Amino acid sequence: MIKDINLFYFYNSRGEPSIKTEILTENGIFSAMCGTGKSRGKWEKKTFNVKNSIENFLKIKKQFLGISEKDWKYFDSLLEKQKNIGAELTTPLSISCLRAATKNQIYNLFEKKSFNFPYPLSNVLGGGAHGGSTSIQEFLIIPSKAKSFPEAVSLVINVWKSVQKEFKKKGFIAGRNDEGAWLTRENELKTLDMLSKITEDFGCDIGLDFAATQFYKHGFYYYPFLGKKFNSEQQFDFVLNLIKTYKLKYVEDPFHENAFSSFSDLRKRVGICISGDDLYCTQPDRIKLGVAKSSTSGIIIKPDQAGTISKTLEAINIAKENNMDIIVSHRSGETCDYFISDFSLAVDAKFIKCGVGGGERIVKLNRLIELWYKLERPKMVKINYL
Ligand code: 2PG
Ligand code: MG
Repeated sequence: MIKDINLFYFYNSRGEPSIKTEILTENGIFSAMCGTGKSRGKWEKKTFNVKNSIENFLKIKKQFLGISEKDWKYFDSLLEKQKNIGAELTTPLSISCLRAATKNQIYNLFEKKSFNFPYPLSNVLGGGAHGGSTSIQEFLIIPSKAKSFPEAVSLVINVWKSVQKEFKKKGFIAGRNDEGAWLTRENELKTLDMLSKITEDFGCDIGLDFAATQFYKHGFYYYPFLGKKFNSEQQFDFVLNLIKTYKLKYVEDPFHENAFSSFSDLRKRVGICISGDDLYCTQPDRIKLGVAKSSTSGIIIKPDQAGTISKTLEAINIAKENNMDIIVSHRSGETCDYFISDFSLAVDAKFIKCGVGGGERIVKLNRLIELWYKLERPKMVKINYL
Protein backbone atom coordinates (compact mmCIF):
# COMPACT_ATOMS: atom_id res chain seq x y z
CA MET A 1 0.00 0.00 0.00
CA ILE A 2 1.21 3.52 -0.78
CA LYS A 3 2.07 5.08 2.58
CA ASP A 4 3.67 8.29 1.40
CA ILE A 5 4.97 10.12 -1.65
CA ASN A 6 8.02 12.41 -1.61
CA LEU A 7 9.04 14.81 -4.35
CA PHE A 8 12.46 16.38 -4.85
CA TYR A 9 13.27 19.38 -7.03
CA PHE A 10 16.24 18.03 -9.05
CA TYR A 11 17.94 18.81 -12.40
CA ASN A 12 18.42 16.90 -15.65
CA SER A 13 21.57 16.53 -17.81
CA ARG A 14 20.85 19.89 -19.45
CA GLY A 15 20.60 21.63 -16.09
CA GLU A 16 16.84 22.05 -16.45
CA PRO A 17 14.56 21.61 -13.45
CA SER A 18 13.34 18.06 -13.07
CA ILE A 19 11.63 15.97 -10.37
CA LYS A 20 12.63 12.87 -8.47
CA THR A 21 9.65 10.98 -7.07
CA GLU A 22 9.61 8.47 -4.22
CA ILE A 23 6.75 6.16 -3.36
CA LEU A 24 6.92 4.53 0.07
CA THR A 25 5.27 1.15 0.69
CA GLU A 26 5.78 -1.67 3.24
CA ASN A 27 8.32 -3.07 0.76
CA GLY A 28 10.55 -0.03 0.63
CA ILE A 29 11.10 3.17 -1.35
CA PHE A 30 10.57 3.19 -5.13
CA SER A 31 11.97 6.20 -6.93
CA ALA A 32 12.07 7.53 -10.49
CA MET A 33 13.13 10.41 -12.71
CA CYS A 34 12.49 11.02 -16.41
CA GLY A 35 13.94 13.01 -19.30
CA THR A 36 12.65 16.03 -21.20
CA GLY A 37 12.86 16.82 -24.92
CA LYS A 38 14.10 19.85 -26.83
CA SER A 39 12.66 18.95 -30.24
CA ARG A 40 9.20 18.39 -28.83
CA GLY A 41 6.19 17.25 -30.82
CA LYS A 42 2.98 19.26 -30.86
CA TRP A 43 0.88 16.42 -29.38
CA GLU A 44 3.09 15.46 -26.46
CA LYS A 45 1.62 15.69 -22.98
CA LYS A 46 2.48 19.21 -21.83
CA THR A 47 5.22 19.96 -19.34
CA PHE A 48 4.65 22.59 -16.67
CA ASN A 49 6.80 24.74 -14.49
CA VAL A 50 8.32 22.17 -12.11
CA LYS A 51 7.61 24.21 -8.95
CA ASN A 52 3.94 24.62 -9.91
CA SER A 53 3.56 20.93 -10.69
CA ILE A 54 5.02 20.02 -7.28
CA GLU A 55 2.84 22.54 -5.41
CA ASN A 56 -0.28 21.43 -7.26
CA PHE A 57 0.40 17.77 -6.54
CA LEU A 58 1.01 18.36 -2.85
CA LYS A 59 -2.51 19.85 -2.61
CA ILE A 60 -4.07 16.59 -3.88
CA LYS A 61 -1.49 14.08 -2.64
CA LYS A 62 -3.95 12.54 -0.14
CA GLN A 63 -5.98 11.02 -3.01
CA PHE A 64 -3.00 8.81 -3.87
CA LEU A 65 -2.23 7.52 -0.37
CA GLY A 66 -3.70 4.20 0.75
CA ILE A 67 -3.93 2.88 -2.83
CA SER A 68 -2.39 -0.54 -3.38
CA GLU A 69 0.62 -0.32 -5.69
CA LYS A 70 -0.84 -3.34 -7.50
CA ASP A 71 -3.57 -0.98 -8.70
CA TRP A 72 -1.02 0.99 -10.71
CA LYS A 73 -3.47 1.36 -13.57
CA TYR A 74 -5.93 3.07 -11.21
CA PHE A 75 -3.06 5.22 -9.87
CA ASP A 76 -2.30 6.25 -13.47
CA SER A 77 -5.96 7.00 -14.19
CA LEU A 78 -5.99 9.44 -11.25
CA LEU A 79 -2.84 11.09 -12.61
CA GLU A 80 -4.36 11.43 -16.06
CA LYS A 81 -7.29 13.40 -14.61
CA GLN A 82 -5.04 16.11 -13.16
CA LYS A 83 -5.07 19.24 -15.29
CA ASN A 84 -2.45 21.19 -13.32
CA ILE A 85 0.38 18.65 -13.31
CA GLY A 86 2.76 18.27 -16.24
CA ALA A 87 4.46 15.23 -17.79
CA GLU A 88 7.62 15.99 -15.80
CA LEU A 89 5.75 14.85 -12.67
CA THR A 90 3.07 12.42 -13.87
CA THR A 91 5.69 10.28 -15.68
CA PRO A 92 8.09 9.62 -12.79
CA LEU A 93 5.14 9.13 -10.41
CA SER A 94 3.72 6.52 -12.74
CA ILE A 95 7.13 4.81 -13.05
CA SER A 96 7.60 4.83 -9.25
CA CYS A 97 4.24 3.13 -8.77
CA LEU A 98 5.04 0.46 -11.38
CA ARG A 99 8.42 -0.09 -9.72
CA ALA A 100 6.60 -0.63 -6.42
CA ALA A 101 4.15 -3.04 -8.09
CA THR A 102 6.93 -5.07 -9.74
CA LYS A 103 9.38 -4.75 -6.82
CA ASN A 104 11.85 -2.94 -9.07
CA GLN A 105 11.61 -5.57 -11.82
CA ILE A 106 9.81 -3.68 -14.54
CA TYR A 107 11.49 -5.87 -17.16
CA ASN A 108 9.43 -8.72 -15.69
CA LEU A 109 6.12 -6.86 -15.92
CA PHE A 110 4.56 -9.48 -18.20
CA GLU A 111 6.31 -12.44 -16.53
CA LYS A 112 7.93 -13.69 -19.70
CA LYS A 113 9.91 -16.94 -19.79
CA SER A 114 12.67 -15.62 -22.04
CA PHE A 115 13.89 -12.19 -23.01
CA ASN A 116 14.59 -10.63 -26.40
CA PHE A 117 17.11 -7.84 -26.12
CA PRO A 118 16.72 -4.75 -28.32
CA TYR A 119 19.46 -3.44 -30.60
CA PRO A 120 20.95 -0.13 -29.48
CA LEU A 121 20.12 2.67 -31.91
CA SER A 122 22.82 5.07 -30.85
CA ASN A 123 23.23 8.72 -31.63
CA VAL A 124 26.90 9.38 -32.52
CA LEU A 125 26.70 12.63 -34.53
CA GLY A 126 24.25 15.43 -34.16
CA GLY A 127 22.75 18.56 -35.62
CA GLY A 128 19.34 20.23 -35.78
CA ALA A 129 17.69 21.34 -32.53
CA HIS A 130 20.47 19.60 -30.58
CA GLY A 131 23.18 21.81 -32.19
CA GLY A 132 25.73 21.29 -35.02
CA SER A 133 25.57 22.31 -38.65
CA THR A 134 23.27 19.73 -40.21
CA SER A 135 19.49 20.14 -40.30
CA ILE A 136 19.24 16.39 -39.75
CA GLN A 137 19.12 15.99 -35.98
CA GLU A 138 20.67 12.56 -35.37
CA PHE A 139 23.06 10.20 -37.15
CA LEU A 140 22.39 6.83 -35.54
CA ILE A 141 24.36 3.59 -35.47
CA ILE A 142 22.89 0.07 -35.52
CA PRO A 143 25.26 -2.78 -34.59
CA SER A 144 23.28 -5.18 -36.79
CA LYS A 145 25.79 -8.00 -36.71
CA ALA A 146 26.09 -8.21 -32.93
CA LYS A 147 25.20 -11.58 -31.49
CA SER A 148 24.84 -10.36 -27.92
CA PHE A 149 23.89 -7.13 -26.16
CA PRO A 150 27.38 -6.62 -24.65
CA GLU A 151 28.89 -7.02 -28.13
CA ALA A 152 26.36 -4.54 -29.53
CA VAL A 153 27.35 -1.94 -26.93
CA SER A 154 31.04 -2.46 -27.55
CA LEU A 155 30.46 -1.82 -31.29
CA VAL A 156 28.51 1.42 -30.84
CA ILE A 157 31.10 2.70 -28.37
CA ASN A 158 33.90 1.95 -30.81
CA VAL A 159 32.10 3.73 -33.63
CA TRP A 160 31.45 6.73 -31.36
CA LYS A 161 35.16 6.89 -30.43
CA SER A 162 36.27 6.50 -34.06
CA VAL A 163 33.92 9.26 -35.16
CA GLN A 164 35.61 11.57 -32.67
CA LYS A 165 39.09 10.55 -33.86
CA GLU A 166 38.45 10.73 -37.61
CA PHE A 167 36.33 13.89 -37.59
CA LYS A 168 38.78 15.61 -35.24
CA LYS A 169 41.70 14.95 -37.63
CA LYS A 170 39.89 17.04 -40.25
CA GLY A 171 38.66 19.68 -37.79
CA PHE A 172 35.04 18.67 -38.35
CA ILE A 173 34.03 18.42 -34.71
CA ALA A 174 32.63 21.36 -32.79
CA GLY A 175 32.12 19.60 -29.44
CA ARG A 176 29.50 17.30 -27.95
CA ASN A 177 25.76 17.90 -27.91
CA ASP A 178 23.01 17.32 -25.35
CA GLU A 179 22.87 13.61 -26.18
CA GLY A 180 26.65 13.10 -26.01
CA ALA A 181 26.86 12.90 -29.82
CA TRP A 182 29.62 14.78 -31.67
CA LEU A 183 28.59 18.08 -33.22
CA THR A 184 29.50 18.01 -36.88
CA ARG A 185 30.79 21.14 -38.62
CA GLU A 186 30.07 19.63 -42.03
CA ASN A 187 26.91 19.36 -44.13
CA GLU A 188 24.78 16.21 -44.25
CA LEU A 189 26.44 14.65 -47.32
CA LYS A 190 30.04 15.09 -46.16
CA THR A 191 29.06 13.89 -42.68
CA LEU A 192 27.42 10.76 -44.11
CA ASP A 193 30.38 10.08 -46.44
CA MET A 194 32.78 10.03 -43.51
CA LEU A 195 30.46 8.21 -41.17
CA SER A 196 29.71 5.43 -43.65
CA LYS A 197 33.43 4.67 -44.03
CA ILE A 198 33.69 4.26 -40.26
CA THR A 199 30.55 2.15 -39.88
CA GLU A 200 31.69 -0.16 -42.71
CA ASP A 201 34.88 -0.92 -40.79
CA PHE A 202 32.82 -1.99 -37.78
CA GLY A 203 30.07 -3.79 -39.72
CA CYS A 204 27.39 -1.40 -38.42
CA ASP A 205 24.46 0.21 -40.23
CA ILE A 206 23.32 3.82 -40.24
CA GLY A 207 19.95 5.33 -39.34
CA LEU A 208 18.81 8.97 -39.34
CA ASP A 209 16.40 10.97 -37.23
CA PHE A 210 15.56 13.98 -39.40
CA ALA A 211 13.22 15.54 -36.80
CA ALA A 212 12.03 17.36 -39.93
CA THR A 213 9.33 19.48 -38.27
CA GLN A 214 12.15 21.52 -36.75
CA PHE A 215 13.39 22.76 -40.14
CA TYR A 216 10.13 22.82 -42.09
CA LYS A 217 8.85 26.36 -42.63
CA HIS A 218 6.06 27.55 -44.95
CA GLY A 219 6.15 24.51 -47.22
CA PHE A 220 9.93 24.06 -47.42
CA TYR A 221 12.58 21.96 -45.68
CA TYR A 222 15.71 24.08 -45.10
CA TYR A 223 19.31 22.78 -45.29
CA PRO A 224 21.51 25.88 -44.84
CA PHE A 225 24.83 24.00 -44.90
CA LEU A 226 23.90 22.32 -48.19
CA GLY A 227 22.66 25.68 -49.47
CA LYS A 228 19.29 24.08 -50.34
CA LYS A 229 15.62 24.34 -49.56
CA PHE A 230 13.33 21.53 -50.69
CA ASN A 231 9.60 21.43 -51.33
CA SER A 232 7.77 18.23 -50.30
CA GLU A 233 8.55 16.30 -53.51
CA GLN A 234 12.21 17.33 -53.43
CA GLN A 235 12.44 16.33 -49.76
CA PHE A 236 10.95 12.94 -50.67
CA ASP A 237 13.58 12.43 -53.41
CA PHE A 238 16.37 13.61 -51.11
CA VAL A 239 15.39 11.14 -48.38
CA LEU A 240 15.02 8.28 -50.87
CA ASN A 241 18.40 9.08 -52.33
CA LEU A 242 20.08 9.08 -48.91
CA ILE A 243 18.46 5.72 -48.07
CA LYS A 244 19.85 4.19 -51.27
CA THR A 245 23.29 5.81 -51.26
CA TYR A 246 24.11 5.11 -47.62
CA LYS A 247 22.12 1.87 -47.32
CA LEU A 248 20.19 3.32 -44.38
CA LYS A 249 18.22 0.83 -42.30
CA TYR A 250 16.21 3.26 -40.19
CA VAL A 251 14.66 6.66 -40.90
CA GLU A 252 12.71 8.68 -38.31
CA ASP A 253 10.53 11.73 -38.94
CA PRO A 254 11.79 12.45 -42.48
CA PHE A 255 8.76 14.71 -43.05
CA HIS A 256 6.90 17.21 -40.88
CA GLU A 257 4.56 16.10 -38.10
CA ASN A 258 1.38 16.11 -40.20
CA ALA A 259 2.71 14.57 -43.40
CA PHE A 260 1.06 11.13 -42.91
CA SER A 261 0.78 10.62 -46.69
CA SER A 262 4.46 11.35 -47.40
CA PHE A 263 5.41 8.78 -44.74
CA SER A 264 3.07 6.23 -46.42
CA ASP A 265 4.55 6.91 -49.87
CA LEU A 266 8.08 6.45 -48.59
CA ARG A 267 7.19 3.28 -46.74
CA LYS A 268 5.83 1.80 -49.98
CA ARG A 269 9.15 2.46 -51.72
CA VAL A 270 11.62 1.00 -49.19
CA GLY A 271 11.80 -2.11 -47.02
CA ILE A 272 13.58 -0.51 -44.06
CA CYS A 273 12.16 0.85 -40.81
CA ILE A 274 10.36 4.15 -41.36
CA SER A 275 9.41 5.42 -37.95
CA GLY A 276 7.35 8.22 -36.46
CA ASP A 277 8.22 10.26 -33.40
CA ASP A 278 6.74 13.78 -33.62
CA LEU A 279 4.17 12.22 -35.97
CA TYR A 280 2.68 10.20 -33.07
CA CYS A 281 4.02 11.62 -29.80
CA THR A 282 3.17 8.25 -28.17
CA GLN A 283 -0.53 9.21 -28.40
CA PRO A 284 -3.01 6.38 -29.16
CA ASP A 285 -5.22 8.65 -31.30
CA ARG A 286 -2.34 9.77 -33.48
CA ILE A 287 -1.16 6.17 -33.94
CA LYS A 288 -4.63 5.22 -35.19
CA LEU A 289 -4.34 7.95 -37.85
CA GLY A 290 -0.99 6.51 -38.94
CA VAL A 291 -2.36 2.96 -38.99
CA ALA A 292 -5.27 4.02 -41.22
CA LYS A 293 -2.76 5.32 -43.77
CA SER A 294 -0.08 2.63 -43.25
CA SER A 295 2.29 5.51 -42.63
CA THR A 296 5.12 3.84 -40.77
CA SER A 297 6.57 0.44 -39.93
CA GLY A 298 8.03 1.67 -36.64
CA ILE A 299 7.15 3.96 -33.77
CA ILE A 300 9.18 5.90 -31.24
CA ILE A 301 7.89 5.35 -27.72
CA LYS A 302 8.72 8.01 -25.12
CA PRO A 303 6.85 7.52 -21.84
CA ASP A 304 6.91 11.23 -20.98
CA GLN A 305 5.15 12.04 -24.27
CA ALA A 306 2.23 9.96 -23.01
CA GLY A 307 2.53 11.05 -19.35
CA THR A 308 1.78 7.68 -17.72
CA ILE A 309 2.92 4.10 -18.28
CA SER A 310 -0.68 2.94 -18.75
CA LYS A 311 -1.12 5.33 -21.66
CA THR A 312 2.30 4.36 -23.03
CA LEU A 313 1.23 0.69 -22.97
CA GLU A 314 -2.03 1.57 -24.70
CA ALA A 315 0.02 3.21 -27.48
CA ILE A 316 2.32 0.18 -27.70
CA ASN A 317 -0.61 -2.24 -27.92
CA ILE A 318 -2.13 -0.41 -30.88
CA ALA A 319 1.27 -0.28 -32.58
CA LYS A 320 1.92 -3.99 -31.99
CA GLU A 321 -1.53 -5.07 -33.18
CA ASN A 322 -0.55 -3.36 -36.41
CA ASN A 323 2.89 -4.97 -36.61
CA MET A 324 4.86 -1.82 -35.97
CA ASP A 325 8.38 -2.08 -34.57
CA ILE A 326 8.69 -0.58 -31.11
CA ILE A 327 11.61 1.78 -30.49
CA VAL A 328 11.80 2.82 -26.84
CA SER A 329 13.61 6.15 -26.63
CA HIS A 330 15.42 8.53 -24.30
CA ARG A 331 15.02 12.33 -24.41
CA SER A 332 17.74 14.86 -25.13
CA GLY A 333 17.60 16.17 -21.54
CA GLU A 334 18.08 12.99 -19.49
CA THR A 335 18.64 11.62 -16.00
CA CYS A 336 20.49 8.57 -14.71
CA ASP A 337 17.23 6.61 -14.38
CA TYR A 338 17.36 3.44 -16.50
CA PHE A 339 13.62 2.84 -16.66
CA ILE A 340 13.60 2.75 -20.48
CA SER A 341 16.09 -0.15 -20.46
CA ASP A 342 13.88 -2.35 -18.27
CA PHE A 343 10.79 -1.24 -20.14
CA SER A 344 12.32 -2.07 -23.54
CA LEU A 345 12.66 -5.70 -22.40
CA ALA A 346 9.12 -5.82 -20.98
CA VAL A 347 7.57 -4.68 -24.26
CA ASP A 348 9.87 -6.58 -26.66
CA ALA A 349 11.22 -3.42 -28.24
CA LYS A 350 13.26 -3.86 -31.43
CA PHE A 351 15.50 -0.93 -30.57
CA ILE A 352 16.51 1.10 -27.55
CA LYS A 353 17.28 4.58 -28.80
CA CYS A 354 19.82 6.28 -26.57
CA GLY A 355 23.18 7.90 -26.97
CA VAL A 356 26.57 6.60 -25.93
CA GLY A 357 28.37 9.61 -24.44
CA GLY A 358 27.67 10.71 -20.88
CA GLY A 359 26.63 8.96 -17.67
CA GLU A 360 22.91 9.50 -18.26
CA ARG A 361 23.16 7.62 -21.62
CA ILE A 362 25.61 4.84 -20.80
CA VAL A 363 23.72 3.95 -17.60
CA LYS A 364 20.86 2.73 -19.83
CA LEU A 365 23.12 0.51 -21.94
CA ASN A 366 24.98 -0.73 -18.84
CA ARG A 367 21.68 -1.74 -17.24
CA LEU A 368 20.87 -3.93 -20.24
CA ILE A 369 24.36 -5.46 -20.16
CA GLU A 370 23.75 -6.31 -16.50
CA LEU A 371 20.38 -7.91 -17.31
CA TRP A 372 21.91 -9.80 -20.25
CA TYR A 373 24.15 -11.61 -17.77
CA LYS A 374 21.55 -11.99 -15.03
CA LEU A 375 18.56 -13.25 -17.00
CA GLU A 376 18.25 -16.76 -18.31
CA ARG A 377 18.52 -17.53 -22.04
CA PRO A 378 18.68 -13.93 -23.32
CA LYS A 379 18.80 -13.43 -27.08
CA MET A 380 18.85 -10.52 -29.49
CA VAL A 381 15.46 -9.62 -30.94
CA LYS A 382 14.82 -10.53 -34.59
CA ILE A 383 14.57 -7.67 -37.08
CA ASN A 384 13.90 -8.85 -40.59
CA TYR A 385 15.50 -5.90 -42.46
CA LEU A 386 18.82 -5.98 -40.59
C1 2PG B 1 14.14 12.78 -30.69
C2 2PG B 1 14.60 13.06 -29.28
C3 2PG B 1 15.52 12.07 -28.67
P1 2PG B 1 14.20 15.27 -28.00
O1 2PG B 1 13.78 13.71 -31.42
O2 2PG B 1 14.03 11.62 -31.06
O3 2PG B 1 16.65 11.81 -29.41
O4 2PG B 1 15.00 14.38 -29.08
O5 2PG B 1 14.25 14.53 -26.71
O6 2PG B 1 14.92 16.59 -27.97
O7 2PG B 1 12.80 15.40 -28.51
MG1 MG C 1 12.95 11.91 -32.95
